[in-house]
Amino acid sequence: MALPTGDRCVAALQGAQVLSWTPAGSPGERLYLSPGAASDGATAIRGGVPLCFPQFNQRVLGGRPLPKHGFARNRRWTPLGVVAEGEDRIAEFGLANDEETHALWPASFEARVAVRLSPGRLAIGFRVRNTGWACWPFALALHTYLRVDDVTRASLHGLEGAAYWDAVADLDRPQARRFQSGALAVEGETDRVYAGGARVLRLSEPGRTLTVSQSTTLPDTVVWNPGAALCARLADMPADGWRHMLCVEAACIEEPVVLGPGQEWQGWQSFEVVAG
Ligand code: TA6
Repeated sequence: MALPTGDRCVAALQGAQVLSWTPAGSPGERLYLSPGAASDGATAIRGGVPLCFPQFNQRVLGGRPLPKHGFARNRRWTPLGVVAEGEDRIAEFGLANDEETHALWPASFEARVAVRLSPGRLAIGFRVRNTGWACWPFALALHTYLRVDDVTRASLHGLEGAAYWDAVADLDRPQARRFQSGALAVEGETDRVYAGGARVLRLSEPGRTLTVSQSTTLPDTVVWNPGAALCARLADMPADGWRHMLCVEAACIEEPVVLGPGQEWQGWQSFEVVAG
């Protein structure tokens, strides 16, 4: 999808996953897509904006464990068309329960992803409706891989003072909390869940800055970088892949959402180029 201004984004039907975003007139690609990413139509694609739904990581919601990060990123979504709204373009994708999802998860649902491309801005909206007769819980993460030139020279602002769970240092202590002091800088493997409310974040690196926002319905922010050692063990990442990415994820995972029959829920994450 492209705008007359030259802004461009690309999405795959698998997972309704945005793979590339190049805003016009600013230096280069803003999303990281691993050159080793799977392209078989079913294996999770490493990069872009994978959707983790209806489970985050291996956090079981009750009932049976689902595949890691749920199944939405592995499924082919239905393209629902592209519409113009002013100078924006919006592409929509749909996914509903079927035999395959029911084999993993009993819920009846209808989900939509809307990718809105505007000059200098990209927004990804997710909405889901309970089309069945029972209540069910779900978790969601927009697991965005932002591209950076060199993550060791980048800093993420806006989480100062926030409490987080450190999934590397405190893996066996899920109740442990640390507090963010200053801007976040990546110094090795980083895997953190910041709870406590949606924030506006700023990813700065020499020569460019991006603002990252999320809806209040997504009160958690996950920040992930595998670091060199874990990256070397990821078959779908090149050895130096960790250096060129930082996942900044908008999520609701600490307190899963419970959706009653007929109820609908929505959440979004957006990215905006900071001029200058
Ligand atoms: O969001 C962070 C995380 O849950 C990490 O723990 C790490 O496993 C990452 O996601 C990637 O998961 P994946 O299944 O895509 O390799």
